[in-house]
Amino acid sequence: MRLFVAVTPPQEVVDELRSATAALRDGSPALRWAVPEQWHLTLAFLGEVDDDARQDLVGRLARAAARHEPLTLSLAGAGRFGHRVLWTRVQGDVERLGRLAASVRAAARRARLAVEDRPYRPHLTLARARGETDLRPAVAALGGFDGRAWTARELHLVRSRLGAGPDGRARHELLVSWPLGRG
Ligand code: 2AM
Repeated sequence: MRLFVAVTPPQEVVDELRSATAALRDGSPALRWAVPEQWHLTLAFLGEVDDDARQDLVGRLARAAARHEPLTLSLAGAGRFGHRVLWTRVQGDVERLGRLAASVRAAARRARLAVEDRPYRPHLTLARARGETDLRPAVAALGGFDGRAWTARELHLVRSRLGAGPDGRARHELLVSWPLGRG
């Protein structure tokens, strides 16, 4: 199954971001917006993982989660990856978030999964362009967004079922969640 590891914002943060992006979402048909219920911060994308590797991975991720304390995070402004991906920035304990992402990726490698080794860029993907699109107006429109802080207390292993979500998108299912730190 297709898996990734993520941290998710709580409902009130999703609601706040939903309001902040509402006008833009209605006015940007060239963008394919992520479903707010599925908004997440990807720490590692794992692709297809078989049952044996998944069992190994689950034990390793549990240990990785326990080694990292909860994080204070917030979302603000926007940015883009080229002409393709529109995101909102992650602020707060981003250095520790980066260390958590590094632990997650190391756990995946030890479970013999191929993980890309591009540097981790903390972000929450809002939308993907349907083709080459100028994302600068959308980035500018969200420039003033300054979301409330929240405490990320859990790490999630998420299954992505391509085409099974609304409108032909992927559907995300939380498979396993672990508390960060030792509670
Ligand atoms: P991102 O939107 O936070 O960048 C599930 O597919 C998640 O995995 C996506 O939301 C995406 O996170 C991330 N991801 C990273 N690399 C990917 C890839 N090659 N294919 C699909 N998803 C990828």
